[in-house]
Amino acid sequence: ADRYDAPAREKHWQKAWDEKGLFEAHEDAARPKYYVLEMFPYPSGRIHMGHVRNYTMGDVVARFMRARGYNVLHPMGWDAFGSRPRTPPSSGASIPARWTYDNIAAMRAQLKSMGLSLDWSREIATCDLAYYHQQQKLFLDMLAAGLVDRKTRKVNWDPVDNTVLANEQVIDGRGWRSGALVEQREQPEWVFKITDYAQDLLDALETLDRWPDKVRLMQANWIGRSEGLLLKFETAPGSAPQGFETIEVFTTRPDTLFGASFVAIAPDHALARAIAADNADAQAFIDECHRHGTSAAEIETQEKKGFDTGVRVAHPVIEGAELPVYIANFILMDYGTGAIFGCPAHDQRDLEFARAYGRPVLPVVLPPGADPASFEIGEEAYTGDGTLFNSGFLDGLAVVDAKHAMADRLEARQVGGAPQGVRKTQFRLRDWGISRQRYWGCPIPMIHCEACGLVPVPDADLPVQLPEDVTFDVPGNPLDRHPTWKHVTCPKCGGPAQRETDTMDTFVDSSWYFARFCSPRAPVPTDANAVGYWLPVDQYIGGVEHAILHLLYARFFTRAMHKTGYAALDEPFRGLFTQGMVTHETYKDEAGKWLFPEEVTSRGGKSVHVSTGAPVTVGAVESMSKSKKNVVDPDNIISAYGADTARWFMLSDTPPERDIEWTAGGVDGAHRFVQRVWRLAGEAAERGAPAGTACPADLNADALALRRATHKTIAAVTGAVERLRFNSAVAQIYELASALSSGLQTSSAAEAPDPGLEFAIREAAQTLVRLAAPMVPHLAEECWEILGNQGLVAEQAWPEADPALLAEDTVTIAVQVNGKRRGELTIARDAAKEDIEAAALALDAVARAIEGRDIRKIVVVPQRIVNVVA
Ligand code: ANZ
Ligand code: ZN
Repeated sequence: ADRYDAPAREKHWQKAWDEKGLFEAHEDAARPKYYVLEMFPYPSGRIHMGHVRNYTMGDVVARFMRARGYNVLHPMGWDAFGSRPRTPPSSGASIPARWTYDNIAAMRAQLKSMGLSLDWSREIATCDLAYYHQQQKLFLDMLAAGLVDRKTRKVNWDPVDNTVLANEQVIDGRGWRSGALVEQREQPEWVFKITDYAQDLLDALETLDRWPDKVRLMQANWIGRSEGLLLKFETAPGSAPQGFETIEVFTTRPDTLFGASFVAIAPDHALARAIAADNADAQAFIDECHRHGTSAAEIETQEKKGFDTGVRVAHPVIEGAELPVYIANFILMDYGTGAIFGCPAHDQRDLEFARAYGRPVLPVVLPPGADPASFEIGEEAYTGDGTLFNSGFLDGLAVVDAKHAMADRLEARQVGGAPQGVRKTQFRLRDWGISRQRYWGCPIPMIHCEACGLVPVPDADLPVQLPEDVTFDVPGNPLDRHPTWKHVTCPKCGGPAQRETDTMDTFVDSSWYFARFCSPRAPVPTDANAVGYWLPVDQYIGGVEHAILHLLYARFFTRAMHKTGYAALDEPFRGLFTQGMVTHETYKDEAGKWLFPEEVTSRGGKSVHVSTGAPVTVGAVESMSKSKKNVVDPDNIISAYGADTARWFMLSDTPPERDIEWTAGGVDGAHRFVQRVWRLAGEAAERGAPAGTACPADLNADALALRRATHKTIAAVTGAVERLRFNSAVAQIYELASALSSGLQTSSAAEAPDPGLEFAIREAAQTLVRLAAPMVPHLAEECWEILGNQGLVAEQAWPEADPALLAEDTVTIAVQVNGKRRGELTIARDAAKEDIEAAALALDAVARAIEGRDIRKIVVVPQRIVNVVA
């Protein structure tokens, strides 16, 4: 054959790997382990190009680490609970289960066609009874360990659909489906006490040095630690209802107290309720506030509105001054104390409010260089640093010092027998509410008994299984209206009782699956030995959209598993990589309707509709989405070109963290390379020395050059894959292919065969195949066979570069920190600046010398010296 029939041969090689069980992982204390994991998919029906990119990257790492002698765990499963199918089949028992398992079967077949080195024997779906059984066990152990709580929470209630709505489902105060006016309701729910770990989750971010900085920053912001002051304002006698002698606020800016011009409380603040009890206007204002969503984003952006309660408070440090108290729509009930003092000059929300309600705006922080006589606040509050003025005993102090001076003063003052101020660290992080009123989730194993209260389901009665005979014809929770499921006898008193009908948030399912993969069939949540051996995950790869919640919950769960004895570590993911998205051009026809890429072709340099020839408008390159139809089905690519072409494309050219644009031209290029490697292997098999031939003692310049190119490529590809620079590994492999190609030409043009060059050709071809194997594994097996080798490439060790052949191509550079020599570095002579920087920072001695300080800059004098300024 003169062409490689990839689709056909790929099946053959997949079978060969399967038959040898090569990717089944077994604990082996004698070998170093490596656990690589990609975020598991939701079984929506078909895999998309984003999956192809994500899983290809993980597979390269898995195959590379396996070749380097690690005992690799690379599992796959399904995040299978969650939203119901958009178009459910019209009838039948247990619709979601059937739909989900059908999708899993289809997607499993698709993933298998990609040739991923996965251990399928460990496959799990979170909707498997065996999985959620163990999740219920974890829940009960967490409950016993004090990590579960029951709290009431405000929810958006749709009185027509009888269901809780997420904030996004409330549009202009109405339910998105029913259009009914949404009510705010208090509803009890189960929560995990993630806030117990707020400080720890924040502190430990510093140890995650193989995580992207941006993800660590996003987590830190989400946890949101604020240092401030709890401060009590005394209400003017007779102005407030009984029991409200003080109003406590939380402030991070006690320095601005001399600029305070009002106090504001949340609509659900106890004082607001007390006032509304006999004030219809106040009640009407509170009701109006409730008609808007409860999301922080909505509260931030809506117009600032307030209701003057008539209550007055004494200014804590200005003798005789009083401030009015408003109920205001921008104060959140569940942060701080649900009350604030407003300083309009230095807070934008307060400024907007003050302008609307005619409150004074007195600046108290003077920006550096500003003139105190003329400094004024216009449309924007001044939130920067500066020196205090208009502020009595604080005048002249810098903001930081003024915060302390005011805090000290208020801590020393007494109000009703207690200090007026108390320093307080506050977190934005809330406890994790896990109750969902949905059928398709893990049942919460609790029982409500009128006599005994909340009773855990006894271990022996687990699992609490989802019933299959449920209906979805009316809104609400099918578990709740099932005729028998929730009716049980109380395990404590034997009386009639009811099951909890809430199920767990699907984020619970994905918070420990990586641990379950270590011992997927264990009759307990985790097997201590297996988890002790495999965890943490060494390299986790997935989308940045999970940078906050999923990763934070998984970090919390690992701590919870630690506390309940299921794991002996706190941080589940040592390395994290977030890959970019897959994008594609968008197309519209003359009527403005979206078109699929395969409906568009190019004729005479113009884009037209394939069948009608009508003109097509080519739109922006955007991330692939069904709604804009700019999607390419991986199946079509794999059946036309083979999986290796798709894999190679995904790794080429674009750095892995960036968005990659899928183009037909790029696919052709990738496929040409696959064919080229295959032809080169054939030629090398003919022209190269037989396998196992020793290297002749004397090599001519051509042979030596090819050998050098080979070994240089080994070093470069190894380094690139270690650092997940797949695109630079690909570029190096292209170069080696060119070097091999010219070696073959020289050889065929020579009058007499040269044993040295023949050896170099054999070596280059074998090496090319082994280096490319993690990326295009099927092609590598095919070429390995063509080259006359025994066994499979997947069983070969990773090639080692011969230092003697690298010598000329590497240089040793001194590495300094702040001008002081700390070590040296041997690196390719033509290494890129960023590679030199990365290698320098990776030196232990350098890390020690920097010791937590920020790196200000790195000066690289190529081939000579690196200086890190910290
Ligand atoms: C007075 C003040 C003056 C404030 C000033 C800021 C600037 P972070 O950093 O996010 O913790 N605040 C406190 N509780 C609130 C609530 N429940 N709803 C809305 N806002 C609330 O923010 C702390 C600041 O947010 C606090 O400091 C408080 O306003 C406001 F020039 O107090 B500040
Ligand atoms: Zn009971």
